[in-house]
Amino acid sequence: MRKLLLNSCLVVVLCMLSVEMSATSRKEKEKLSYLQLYQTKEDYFVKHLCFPANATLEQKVDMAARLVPTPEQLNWQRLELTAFLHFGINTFTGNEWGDGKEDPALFNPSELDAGQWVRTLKDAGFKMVILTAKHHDGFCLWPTKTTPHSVASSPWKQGKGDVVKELRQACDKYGMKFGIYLSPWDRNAACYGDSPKYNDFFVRQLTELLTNYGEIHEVWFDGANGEGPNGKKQVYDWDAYYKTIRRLQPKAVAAIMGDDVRWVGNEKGIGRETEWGATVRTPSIYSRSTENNNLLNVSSTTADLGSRKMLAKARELFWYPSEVDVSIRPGWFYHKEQDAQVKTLQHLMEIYYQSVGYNSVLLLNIPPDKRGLISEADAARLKEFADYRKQVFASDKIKDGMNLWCAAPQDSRIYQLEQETSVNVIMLQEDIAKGQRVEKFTVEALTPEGWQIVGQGTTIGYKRLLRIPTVKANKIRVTIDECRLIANVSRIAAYYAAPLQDESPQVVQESMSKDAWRLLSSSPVTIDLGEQTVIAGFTYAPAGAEAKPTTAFRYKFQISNDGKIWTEVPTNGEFSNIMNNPIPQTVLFGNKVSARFIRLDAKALNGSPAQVSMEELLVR
Ligand code: FUL
Repeated sequence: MRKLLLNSCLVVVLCMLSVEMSATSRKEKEKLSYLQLYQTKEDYFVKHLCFPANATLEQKVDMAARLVPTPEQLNWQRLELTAFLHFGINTFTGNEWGDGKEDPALFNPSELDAGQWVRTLKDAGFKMVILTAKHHDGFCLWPTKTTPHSVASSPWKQGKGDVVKELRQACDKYGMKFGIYLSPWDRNAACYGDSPKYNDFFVRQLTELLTNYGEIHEVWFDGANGEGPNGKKQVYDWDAYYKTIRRLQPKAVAAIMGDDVRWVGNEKGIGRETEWGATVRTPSIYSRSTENNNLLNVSSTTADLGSRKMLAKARELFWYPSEVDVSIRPGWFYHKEQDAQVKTLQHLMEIYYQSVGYNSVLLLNIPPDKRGLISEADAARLKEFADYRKQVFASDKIKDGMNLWCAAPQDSRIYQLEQETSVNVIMLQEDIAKGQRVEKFTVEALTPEGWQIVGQGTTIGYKRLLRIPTVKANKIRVTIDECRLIANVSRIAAYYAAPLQDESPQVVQESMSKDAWRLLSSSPVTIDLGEQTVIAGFTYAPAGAEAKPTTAFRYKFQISNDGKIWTEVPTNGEFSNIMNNPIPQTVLFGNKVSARFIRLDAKALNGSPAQVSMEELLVR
């Protein structure tokens, strides 16, 4: 897609130049030659471009600088803060992934109040909420015609309830945008794995959601699928899903397995310092994605998705900006036992700087509890988060930082601070409606000792929050060291953020001492506990909180009194979502058991034997 845009920035540059051209310094001549180049290149590529086969790197860089978002992608990026609501049958079973066999009778929130969700989030500065209308367990939060596995079969409101509708109405009431998460992986649908049949079923579900619930701004297709080697193989018809969205909700962005919004690559809230909206990564829904991405050796976790080095090898480029999804708690669904593990204010701010401050949109999950309310602990933390952000970002110390600055490489601009004042966060923004261009920048402060470099960065994009050591200054100088064509810097601001203490609650790991433990076998990991022990469950904490191809996914937990005769303890046998979110996995048995020996017989996601060490296990 191509479109022509009027280059308003050009006018500003011309004005600046007519004043400045009286002096004929080398720098100004260079600036003029950039301008002439720029003047002839007023074409923009919207969302996608293909490089000509024989394009030089210089030509590719020029084209990359003129790749711009669709209006929907731009509006989405400006939301900055969006909220995820993981709510469903798992809220009532305590699981992270349901297996689809749950009885709908379990779904019975006692005080569900979507108004409380939206008010809480709106007060905390969130601009959109995304609800898990259907998670992997297949239970639908709206009375769908496609399956009886929904709220219609639950006791909640005598089967007459509709969570999607209640949330829609609350969003309308409070002026909040609305998005839906619909899991393609469905562990309940009998037709899952019969590809054409399930694709039809899924399109019907999507059609219901996109037709009956007003304006939808984001559709979130999860890529997760834990079927494993003997599981059902469903070939998703992404094209049909995508066309359904475009037809019914043209203003919605399609996320993750969609091609408008890219998953940042982890569920920890960690963005990339160098984050390009214009990326070489081909979205997975395109059939050529495997070939293209293999050629460049890129995946969702690759650090560099847009540098000149990558452009040199790429055939195409996508405007595919990053979304950072992370939960305010260890799990995505509400679990009472995690009430003391709500992320601290300091942690949330760290996430904020590494998402919104790293040219991404933050999608923070706040899971409603069994009552159907955002819990008191989460609401209180959201308020602290909002109050702190307000305190920092309400007071910009720079007077004239909103004047558009069209900067050529090496250009500097001096910004006057209101008075000599302390600052430690610099905000930089590019007008990405004209593409993302800055590759390197430097920030200096004028102190009594003269100009001092206080920080440097790479990409800016829609927003970059650069944390610098606290400095007392009355002027800030920003230099665009490297950029593609002319950078359109739309705002520079400076703030002071008061230091935060880490008030993480001491999570007491109630577990028994491992002093007497003896490893009897490493595969499967078999342990002599040293004495007959009463245990209520166990924890598997992957080393370094990192997921590896050998991380345990499906397991059997066995106990023995003599090390010869083994009994399996009933569990759900799966460390759900461990590959994306490798936090400690605690499994509590319904009843306590007594054993001298324990064994975790586990398989990795690909079905091969997992590698679990004694250090990664605890009993409870
Ligand atoms: C993952 C899912 O498996 C999790 O349960 C959660 O929904 C998260 C947002 O995406 O891939």
